[in-house]
Amino acid sequence: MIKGVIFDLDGVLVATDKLHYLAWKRLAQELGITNFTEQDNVRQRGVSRMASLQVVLEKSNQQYTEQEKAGFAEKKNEYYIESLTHLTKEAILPNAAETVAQLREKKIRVAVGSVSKNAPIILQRTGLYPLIDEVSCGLNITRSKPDPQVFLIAAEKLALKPEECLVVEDSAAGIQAAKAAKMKSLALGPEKENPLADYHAASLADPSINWDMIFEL
Ligand code: B16
Ligand code: MG
Repeated sequence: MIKGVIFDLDGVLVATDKLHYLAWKRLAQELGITNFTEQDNVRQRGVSRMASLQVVLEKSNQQYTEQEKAGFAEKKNEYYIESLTHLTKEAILPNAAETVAQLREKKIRVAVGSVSKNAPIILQRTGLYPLIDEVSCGLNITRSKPDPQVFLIAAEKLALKPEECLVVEDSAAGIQAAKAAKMKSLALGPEKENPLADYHAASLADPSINWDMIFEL
């Protein structure tokens, strides 16, 4: 029986994916990479900052040291954090806050499971923090999705067993991570047809999501 829901952040609760894209694009241009596109950015969803940098550097024929790469990732993060200063509740995706509130009314425990180290800032700036019971994020983990660590820590914080949790995700890496954690998953957006997921919908505003059926109430 599902007693808790673990929401991915970027692309599920908030629209920060575009801000990640713009920050990576700015870095790419500085490195002389002019053909970094939104299509490339889709592959950066849900994966770590360093794995995301690799997607950018695939477009370069230059070789960089690990130290240089760490510097590039740091620079992108500065650009991203700069853009987060303008973040408000307008960035919350349609029906996301309402869904979280409704689940809590049903006594379902709610967590965020995000590999982003910026998750606390995002939750604060959008005003979502008080709606969430627990946060498991990039600051708590040593391994990124598709590793299940971020979701297992979220379950532990919620004091629930993995099989009592449902993960809501918009990335292939996140859905794989949910499976590896032995949790059920609801796939949204670009991954809405992902066959590894148990439930599928366009977004949290999709009226076809049958929460009562999911919770077997
Ligand atoms: P940061 P999620 C992920 O967030 C993003 O989807 C991914 O594009 C990003 O590389 C990753 O966070 C790390 O973020 O650089 O802010 O620590 O989808 O797991 O909420
Ligand atoms: Mg995501």
